[in-house]
Amino acid sequence: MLIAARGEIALRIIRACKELGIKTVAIHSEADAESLHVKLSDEDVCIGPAQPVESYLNIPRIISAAEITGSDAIHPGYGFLSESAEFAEICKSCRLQWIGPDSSVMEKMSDKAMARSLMREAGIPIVPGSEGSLEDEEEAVEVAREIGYPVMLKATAGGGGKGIRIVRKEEELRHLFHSAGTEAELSFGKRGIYLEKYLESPRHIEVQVFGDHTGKVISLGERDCSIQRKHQKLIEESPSPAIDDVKRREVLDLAVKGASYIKYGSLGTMEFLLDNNGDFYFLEMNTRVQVEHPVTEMVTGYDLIKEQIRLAATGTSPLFGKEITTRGWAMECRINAEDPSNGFRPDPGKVVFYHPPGGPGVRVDSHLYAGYEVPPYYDSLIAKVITWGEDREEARKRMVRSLEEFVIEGIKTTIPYLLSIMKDPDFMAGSFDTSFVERKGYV
Ligand code: MV4
Repeated sequence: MLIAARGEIALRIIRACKELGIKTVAIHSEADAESLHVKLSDEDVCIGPAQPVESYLNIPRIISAAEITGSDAIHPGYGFLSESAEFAEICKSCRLQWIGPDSSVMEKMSDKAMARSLMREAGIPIVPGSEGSLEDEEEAVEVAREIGYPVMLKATAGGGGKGIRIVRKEEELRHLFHSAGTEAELSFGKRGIYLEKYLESPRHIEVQVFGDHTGKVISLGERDCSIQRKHQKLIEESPSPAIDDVKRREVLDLAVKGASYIKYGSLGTMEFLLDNNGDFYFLEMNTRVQVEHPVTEMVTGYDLIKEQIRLAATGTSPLFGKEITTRGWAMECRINAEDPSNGFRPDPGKVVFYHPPGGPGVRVDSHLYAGYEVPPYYDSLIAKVITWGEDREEARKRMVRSLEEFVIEGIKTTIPYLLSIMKDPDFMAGSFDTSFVERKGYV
């Protein structure tokens, strides 16, 4: 299996392959020659210079690496080409087993306006808004009048917060409609914009789903990802402290119903917003494994990447025959090589000393090691600490202990920042929504 990813997720996939007896091929840029995923794979191919367009985003070079190594399958991880239907289609045409959903399903769900329409057809509640993408600013004005301000403009090819604008009154709409369209054109090559009623301070709750491509879909619990900074998730946890078992059943069933309607296959995540009235609304679907998947692994006890690979190899997984139950509480902190006392500017460089935390209920997913040079070219995520406890307080206490134990010298990291959130009274009480970071000044 060729892993078309880098960093901690590439390592994660290699670990799953080793346990399945699958040989691995790592691809890397020149800047990643000393990266841990290259050291732990069975084979490795340097596919180009540091710039992603010359390496991790370069489909011909990745396919060539698969050809010369005689790879049978490709795992895209997350980021880069992991949601590229084109890449999935090319892998299929080159008889490389894609570890992920069918390209046709990826295509549909990558257009966020189409995803909304499909989920509405499936009977899943969506945020009131436009039917598909907006023709022009006049339609935007008309739809906004119907649903009332504030509204949110979103790029159909966007997702994860890119290309969105909050519009609080009609006078702003025309200008923001054009600026959002231009940003979408520049960022995604597509101007498409759709419009939704802006829900004030919702909670961001997502459901891990696993489908077998025939319409059979199971859910593996929910994750609360409301603690975000500039649309980057910082802390995720499962279960969500915001819902009880009745609401949990409701959102898990919505996710299964929606994923089943599109005959989803492989791992996927259905994102919902929970508003102040306690209503769920479908937001978007991620057709890849997510950074925060370990939170679900800790409360279910299953290795999701191994099950995803088993499904791709055999067409099924033992999970489909099981009653999925969860136990205890799990929390994840994403650690970035950024300087929180200097506007979170990236702080790449050599890791001079590295000592990860351990002990009961602690997992560290990281590609760091003493002497490793964190490159400046890629996402600043360098480690994830995931803790498990019988209840939320034990998971939180273990996270505080772990972050305090974690030693990374040579570069600045967001560990102190994450510790301050972990010790925040509202966070400790589980009472937070997506406005937490802004409202409490963790900016
Ligand atoms: C929203 C929303 C409220 N109303 N959509 C979209 C991308 C994802 N990262 C979060 N998104 C949101 N979409 C409607 N109609 C609130 C969020 C949202 C959010 C928005 C602004 C700042 C931080 C946020 C954190 C989580 C969710």
